[in-house]
Amino acid sequence: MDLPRSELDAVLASMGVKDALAVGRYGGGHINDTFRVCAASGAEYILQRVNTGIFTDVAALADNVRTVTGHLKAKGARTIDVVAFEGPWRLYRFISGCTSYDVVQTPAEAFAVALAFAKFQDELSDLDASRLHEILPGFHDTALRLRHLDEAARADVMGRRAEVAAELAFVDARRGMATTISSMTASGAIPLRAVHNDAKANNVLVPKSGDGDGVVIDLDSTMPGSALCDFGDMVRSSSATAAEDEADLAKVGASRDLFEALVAGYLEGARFLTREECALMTLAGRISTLEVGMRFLTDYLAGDTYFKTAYPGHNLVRARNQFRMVESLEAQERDFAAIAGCPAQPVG
Ligand code: ADP
Ligand code: GN1
Ligand code: MG
Repeated sequence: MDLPRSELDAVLASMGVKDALAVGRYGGGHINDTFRVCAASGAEYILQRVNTGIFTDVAALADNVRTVTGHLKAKGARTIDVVAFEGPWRLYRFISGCTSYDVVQTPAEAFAVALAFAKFQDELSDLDASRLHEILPGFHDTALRLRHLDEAARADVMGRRAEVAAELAFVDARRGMATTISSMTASGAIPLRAVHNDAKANNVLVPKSGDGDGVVIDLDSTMPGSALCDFGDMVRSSSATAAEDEADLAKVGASRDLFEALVAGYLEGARFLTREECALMTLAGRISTLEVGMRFLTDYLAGDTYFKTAYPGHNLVRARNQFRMVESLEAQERDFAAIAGCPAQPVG
């Protein structure tokens, strides 16, 4: 249901914007309600209502965003400009002259996305990660994600379990590999860093002029985690030949050219990576893609309560799409490992 303009105007006025001309829904995020605001003064803003069902502690969330943007600004990096936080609402200055990709089309675009996230991680590498609240506990804990899927399948509140038997079997066959990176992060074998945790292509605003780096946005899940979860999500979102909700699975897969450009862009900026991290780059892509597929499947089983959906069955389409993408990454494991300069990881 859409919010009445009067409510949006009242929120804007309380944040100091009393001359809003146009306020319209904006962007393709799955979580928050986002509006673009054009004011009579010529100023433009992004107004967002945070999804408090997911982000239950909005004060801690605002604190994290301020810590991250403050750190980036102090280093001269371009980032979100916060105007105000007020309960679940927040106002950012609109970052203009940029574009973002729901589907990355060219290697140059993939390179730009990966370089932006790598530089973001690099700029944050001297931020004490413990200053950030763990805003979404267990966000990339794949064992926990598997448990959530199992619980949703067991409860089967929508009576959809039989319909997704093949998808559940797909996940079952990959349980071993799924938890590798999260358990290595928990044991300290892979370093905990301040990372983005939602490194999908459309969370980077790339200057249309081609000058300067992409600006990383959507800082809501920036918190301690593994750099590999970010790289994995880049592979998931930015090497894909189709949107994550493309229903025609014949169109879905990982592109070798896009993957190659992603690796080049990421390694150009992420010079801090350890040898152990580099060795797991291909596995990270498969795990992140499986994890998001599992989350879509869990949400489908649980009645579509987490991700915004546009039609019945949307989450199932997304899950099947992500699992097709996992198969494509598995089929190209040896080739992609050679590109990334890491050992090929066992498939299955
Ligand atoms: P969600 O968590 O729902 O994905 P985002 O923070 O990613 O929310 O915002 C949704 C979309 O709004 C983004 O994909 C982007 O297109 C746009 N957006 C967000 N912040 C800004 C900004 N400061 N300037 C310009 N566009 C923005
Ligand atoms: C959500 O917020 P958005 O649309 O950028 C989700 C990510 C998923 C992604 C899948 C807080 O990202 O974890 O990978 O959808 N964000 C949250 O597209 O759950
Ligand atoms: Mg987003």
